[in-house]
Amino acid sequence: MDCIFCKIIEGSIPSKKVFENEHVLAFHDIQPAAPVHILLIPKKHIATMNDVTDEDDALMAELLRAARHVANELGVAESGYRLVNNCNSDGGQVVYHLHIHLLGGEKLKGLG
Ligand code: IU
Repeated sequence: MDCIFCKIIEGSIPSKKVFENEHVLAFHDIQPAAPVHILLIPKKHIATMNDVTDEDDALMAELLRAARHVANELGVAESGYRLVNNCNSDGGQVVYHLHIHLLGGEKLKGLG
């Protein structure tokens, strides 16, 4: 599987992990766009948000649970943070393994 995030999951490419369980991994983005920039990924290879199925409902809930946990652990829960998924080309997706960005640690610019 020629997927960089699958290689991070299997450990052949190192990452700065902040959370891991059976189904989810969270690690620091190598090019942080904010003081706190974490990527949350399912261990199952899912290319994009479009490829999530009803069978992945529990997995998606786990991803969001992990996001809440990581936000607490990194001390940004109270000040606030943003969760982002970039889907496909217009969404700015570069790595085709589903991931949620958790951004925080500063006042983030508005989306509009
Ligand atoms: P995107 O949503 O697909 O555009 O985001 C991909 C992110 O993955 C981006 O913020 C990269 O900096 C990050 N990243 C990484 O953390 N480690 C890597 O080895 C690679 C990309 I390639």
